[in-house]
Amino acid sequence: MQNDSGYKLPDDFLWGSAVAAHQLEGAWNVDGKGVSIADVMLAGENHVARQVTDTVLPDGNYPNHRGIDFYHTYTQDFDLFKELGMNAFRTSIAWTRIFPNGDEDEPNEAGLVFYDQMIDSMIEHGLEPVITLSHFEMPLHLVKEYGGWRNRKVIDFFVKYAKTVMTRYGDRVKYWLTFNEINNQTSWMNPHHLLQDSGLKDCPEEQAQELMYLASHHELVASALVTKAAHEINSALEVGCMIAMNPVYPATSNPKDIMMSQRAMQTRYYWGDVHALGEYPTWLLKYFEQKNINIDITEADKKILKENTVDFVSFSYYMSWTVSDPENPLYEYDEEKNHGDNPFLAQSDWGWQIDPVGIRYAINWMWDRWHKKMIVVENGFGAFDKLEDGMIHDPYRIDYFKNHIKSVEEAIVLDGLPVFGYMPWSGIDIISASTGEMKKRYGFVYVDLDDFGKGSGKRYKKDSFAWYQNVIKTNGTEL
Ligand code: BGP
Repeated sequence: MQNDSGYKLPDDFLWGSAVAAHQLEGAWNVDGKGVSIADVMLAGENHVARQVTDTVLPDGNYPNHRGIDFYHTYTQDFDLFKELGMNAFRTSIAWTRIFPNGDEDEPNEAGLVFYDQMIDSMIEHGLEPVITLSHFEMPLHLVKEYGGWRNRKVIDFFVKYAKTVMTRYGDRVKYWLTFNEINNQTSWMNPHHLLQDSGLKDCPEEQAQELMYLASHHELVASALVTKAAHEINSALEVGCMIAMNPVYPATSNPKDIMMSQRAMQTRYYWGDVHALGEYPTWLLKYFEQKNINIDITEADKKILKENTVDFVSFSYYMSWTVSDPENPLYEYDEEKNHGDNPFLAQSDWGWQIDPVGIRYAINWMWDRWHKKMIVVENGFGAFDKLEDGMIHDPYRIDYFKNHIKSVEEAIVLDGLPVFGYMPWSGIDIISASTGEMKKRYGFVYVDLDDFGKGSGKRYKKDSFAWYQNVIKTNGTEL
């Protein structure tokens, strides 16, 4: 067979798709839900960052308020996923449905009931739930009153929220992810990331880097405490970190570029080191000293981190990057400044470089460093799709997936590495996280809504739907 990859994957391999609550649920203020960071972000567009408002404006254009109305449509959407043949589904719990302000004593029962029903429905549809606890949306109240993750108190609020949901759903949900793309904060000059990932608002530029490391430290301690709690609640639960994986290649064979790319990888992935190895890397502790960065890593913190490493590493992969900065004697990496185009790679309409080999490279790199089993929880192609006569022809998406899945299979079969699932972003079209657009589409299912929420909301199967259906049916043998 022409499309036969020739690779045989394990029978229990998880084939799914992945989304995040704030990008599709809508229903932003119903059943007692509080306001989250995502609820105060206006739409941006390609190369125009999303603006953050302080409170909800009456007529603001907040795409996350409506999402694709998944809050009310998930049963029908799961019917489509079942037809596709998926056996797993990743979504997040909106913290603000459970603790609307983040610091209440008691959880909001209506929010808990909503996820009870959604998780039951997933299981009825044959979908193994993979749940993210925090996907870019902490309660706005915690940002305003406590300063977000820069405040150690937020650790307790998060652990309480996590324990509440893991206790409630632990009989049905085995796989838990703590913080989505925790390392996206490396772009510490990018206020969008700082706010979404760590709730750092009003962050003076000269303090941004120190606050980023401080907030990250609190998240890392919280993540370890949640891992500990999960194992105490039910020893069968497994907790993973979630890393945004972009291999950073040297632009040339100039040793200075090689050194820079190594430092870029060390900088971007130290969060993985702490999660998987239980300690900060030596170079970074030295860097803190040199830069006078004081984040108060206590002896108790060190013990918690060391004793509660993650059970697995989950990661997103969209593209690789290329770095060159031979005039930077300290090799300080700044992802906003140091990147260049890779002449060997094509780009998406949003300038994301398409590099299927990079995902195999990344899986090998992570295994060599962290020695934890892995799962791909995001990979996909954002594109303009056209609905014509009820059909969407998306050969570019099929092409992207074909090459990336093949590369994941090579990592599993040829390199022998433990990757236990593949969950492309986003199964169904949803709101883009970085731009707030609807027109940047990732799904196998098209949703008839535009950037302003206009349209029928009707779902249509794209050509990639039948293609992915066959991939799953043949367990990745036919691509
Ligand atoms: C990741 C996020 C997702 C998602 C995806 C695609 O960074 O974890 O939430 O949206 O990227 O990005 P975008 O929606 O900006 O195209």
